This record gives sequence, structure tokens and C-alpha cells, in this order.
Amino acid sequence: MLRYFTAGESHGPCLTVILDGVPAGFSIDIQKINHDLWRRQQGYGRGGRMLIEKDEVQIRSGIRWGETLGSPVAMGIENRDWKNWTKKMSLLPEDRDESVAVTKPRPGHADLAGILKYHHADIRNVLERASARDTVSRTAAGSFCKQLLAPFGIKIMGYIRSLGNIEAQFEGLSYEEIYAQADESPVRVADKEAEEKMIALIDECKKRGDTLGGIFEVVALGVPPGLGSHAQWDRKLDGRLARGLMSIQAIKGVEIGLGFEMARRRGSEVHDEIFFDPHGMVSAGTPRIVPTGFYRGSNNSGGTEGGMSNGAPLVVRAAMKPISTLMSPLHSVDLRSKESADASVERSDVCSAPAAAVIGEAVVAFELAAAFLEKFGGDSLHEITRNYEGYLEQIKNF
Ligand code: EPS
Repeated sequence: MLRYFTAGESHGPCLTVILDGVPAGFSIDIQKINHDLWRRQQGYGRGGRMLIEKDEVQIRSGIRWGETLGSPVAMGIENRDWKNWTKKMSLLPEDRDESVAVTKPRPGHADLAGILKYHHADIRNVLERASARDTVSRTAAGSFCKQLLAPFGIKIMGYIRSLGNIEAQFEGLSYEEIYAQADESPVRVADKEAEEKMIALIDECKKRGDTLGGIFEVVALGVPPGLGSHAQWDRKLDGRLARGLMSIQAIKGVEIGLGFEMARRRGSEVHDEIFFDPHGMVSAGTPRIVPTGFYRGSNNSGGTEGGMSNGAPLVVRAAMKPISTLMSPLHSVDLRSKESADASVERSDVCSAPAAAVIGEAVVAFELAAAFLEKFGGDSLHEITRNYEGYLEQIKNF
């Protein structure tokens, strides 16, 4: 079973992630993980913290000579900002200083629910862990998982569909083209006109002390049919993807394929009709790696049916709310005096939805890798490849 845990406070010494259940024999390129960490740091609208950090992973176990050993993989990422927080985030009781306590919870953040739940007097005890800084660890774990999927031709790509009320238009482009263009864009969008408007909107929000959310899409190509299962709720791939995506900081909605729009249409308008062509290598306009003669006229289901992948491109979207730290703060109440107060202001981003698209890729990569290893499970790349190829043969000759 593939699983991971993360640990680390936003302004603590480092972030840690342990990825357990990794089979042996996979080549791992640390620079590819660092590249994803770098991508996560980019995006127009990011705050001052990204100027301080240069996120780089140190792998502390589980790899020898560039290959996985089959043992747990421990990764650490240093917080460069830690040196500015050694007293405020100190482990030592003698460094306690109540005067630095954060006491005005921000609407939309974990602040209020967290202090009530954990009986803290200082919101910092909650916000440090609730911070989206933790997504560095998740990106590292997911980027590692991309390298578990790559030998099987599975590619995962995230990009922005909308920021605020500005929607990107990229009809006519293949997923690979959308991704390639988005990867060059400061707002991760494959639409120059929308990009300009998005940047202007971020500028305006910044000027007003406001923040901005957005919707990102993650597509996975080359996913074979049959990952996940219809047989039990917690094995359903769509459910697992939704949980993973929803657990990213500030995500308030997840859709698969046509998603919510499906509910507004009739059955005859949404379901992806089934065809067969013995030489069929095309699924919803995207070349397939998986050889089966069955194909679909559309991909409204977004690559999952009955909780299983169906061989079509996996298409998921997530809606990120605007970041809850506003430089023009909203109404709040001081925890100590119970008097009206402006919510506390922490250094933050104006918009980090473009970064969330990279985190979304990582989350999808983890869920797919976990489901892939369940289906083709084995202790080594050698064994998994054998299982995978046997299955491809089986569905090809069905
Ligand atoms: C983030 C690090 C944080 C924030 C942001 C994302 O750093 P700091 O709090 O020191 O500025 O920039 O986190 C939030 C917006 C949040 O609400 O937690 C990062 O590394 O992505």
C-alpha cells in the first residue's frame, strides 16, 4: 500500500514527508522533484515568502544509486525563512513570549476552529501547520509518484482554467499543447488574452488588499482502464481523487469530467457512447498508449466510470477560494478582549491558484500511483511491469 505522511510548520526548520510502500527498482531523478518544487513556487501574485525560499528536496532514505530500494522514502525540505523565526518558533520553553501571540482570527482560515479545537491561546499554533507551506511536502511526494508512473507512459499535467471571473479559452488545443503553453505562463494558462486580464486582476486585487481564487484542471494521459474499483466505496478512484484534491488548502470544490454541468443535462447528452475498432488507438481525440479496441465518442465522464478509470484521459478540476489573509482585513473578534477587531494580517499571497495546479498534479499522481500499485502490485518494477504487460495483453485480446 502506497501512503505518505507530512510534517512541518510553515516557519519551522524544515518540512518532512515519508512515502511508504514504494516498490524497488524505479529510477528517481531528484532534479525532477526539485523542478516541480520550483514550479510550485512560481506564479504571478505570489508573496514575499517565495523570494526567500528555494525549495529543494533532500532524500534521506529509500534510494541507492538512483534507484528505489523498496524501503520507505524520507524527504526533507529546508525552510530558509526559519532563521528569521528561531525565537518565535523555538522548541524551548524559555523562549515563550505571549506578546507575539496572534489573537485575531482570519475569516476563511483554520484560525478560529483550530484554537477552539486545540484549546490554544495563540493562533500561530494553528496557522503554522494549516499553512499552504505544507504543500511543498505534498508536491515532493506527488512528484516522486510521477516517476513511479512514468515508466508506464502515464503523464500528469495541471493548468489554470479560470482566475476570479476570467475564463481561459483553449478550444482546439490538445492537452499537451495546453500544458506546454500553460507551463510557460506566469498564471499557468494557455490563453494570452486571458493571461493579460488575469494579471491585471491580480494587480487590482493587490492594490485593494484583496485576494483571488481560481479553478485548475489536472489531466492524466495513459491511464489504463481498471484503476480503482466499483466494489467498495473507499476503493473508488473518483472518490479518492476528490478527497486528495479537496484536502489541498483552500480547495472548496472538485469536479470530474463535465462535473456539475452533467446535472443540468439529460442522460443522452452526457454519457460517452461506446464504439469498437480493432485497430482503435484513439480515445476522445487523444492518442492512447493502452491498446484496446473499445473507445468513446466523448469524454464527459472525465476518465472514470463506476469508480474505475476507463482508459480515457482523466480530467479533474478543483476550485480554490481566494486566500484568507487579506491586507485590507475583514471583521473579526480579538480572542482575549472579545472586542471587534480587524482580522490579523500575515505575509501572504494575492493569488496562488497557479501554484495549486502544480500541487493538484502531485495529488493526482499520488492517487494514481497508489491505485496503479494496487492493481499491478508487486515489490519491484520488474514484477509490476510483468503484471502490467500481462493485463494489457488481456484487454487487447478481450
Ligand atoms: C506558502 C508559504 C506561506 C504563504 C502561503 C504559501 O509563507 P508565509 O506565510 O511565510 O508568507 O506564502 O501560505 C498561505 C497563503 C497560507 O494561507 O498559509 C507556500 O510555500 O506556498
